[in-house]
Amino acid sequence: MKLYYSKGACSLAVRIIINELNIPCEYEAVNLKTKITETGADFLTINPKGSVPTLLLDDKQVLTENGVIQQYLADHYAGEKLLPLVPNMRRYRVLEWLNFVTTELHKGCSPLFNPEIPQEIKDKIFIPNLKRKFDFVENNLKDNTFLLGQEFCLADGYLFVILNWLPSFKIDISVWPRMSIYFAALKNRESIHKSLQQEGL
Ligand SMILES: N[C@@H](CCC(=O)N[C@@H](CS)C(=O)NCC(=O)O)C(=O)O
Repeated sequence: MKLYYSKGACSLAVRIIINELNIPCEYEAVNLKTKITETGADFLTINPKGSVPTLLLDDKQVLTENGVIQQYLADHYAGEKLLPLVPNMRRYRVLEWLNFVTTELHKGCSPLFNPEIPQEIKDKIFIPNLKRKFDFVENNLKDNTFLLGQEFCLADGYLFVILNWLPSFKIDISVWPRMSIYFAALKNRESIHKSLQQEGL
C-alpha cells in the first residue's frame, strides 16, 4: 500500500489513521503545484483529480477522497474503535462528523490558501464563516475529550489537521478554550506525534 501525500496537507489525516491502525505503508510525496511526485512520476496519471490523499492499494487499485480512504482503512484493518461496524449508530455519528470536517471545515479553509483572493475578502467573508463552524465544534466539545465523547474516532485525526493550519491563516485558536485543550492533547497522541515527525512538522 502506498499513500501519495503532501507535507502538512489533508493527507496527514490518512497518515494519522494508518499510524493508529499500525498498517504497513509506503509514502510518496507529491508536489501539488507541478503534479510531479518525489520519484518523478506524473501524478495526474495516478490520480487525474491531482489531489492528495491518494491511496494505491496492494492490488494496484487507486482509491481517492479523504473520508472514503479513512473508512476503507478502518473497515479493512480492524478499526472498529475508530469507526464502529454497521448497524451501530455511532458509526453514523462518526461519518456525520467526518463529512462535516471535509465539507464545512476543510473546504471552508480552501479559499484561505488561495493567494488570488484578497485578504480583505478573506477577513470579511471566509474567516467569519469558518469561525462560526468552529464555534459549533467548541460547543460540542463541552465535557468531551474527543468529538464523540471519550474515544478518539476517524474525524478527530482529520480535525487535528485542520486546526494545525489555523496559524497560517492567523486565526488564534485560544479564542476557543475547549478546542485549544483538545488540539494540545491530540498533538501528544502517539499516532499524531509520529505522523508529524514523519512529515517533518
Ligand atoms: N475531495 C478531495 C479533496 C482533497 C484536497 O483538497 N486536497 C488538497 C490538499 S489538502 C489538494 O490536493 N489540493 C491540490 C489540488 O486539488 O490540486 C478529498 O476529500 O480528498
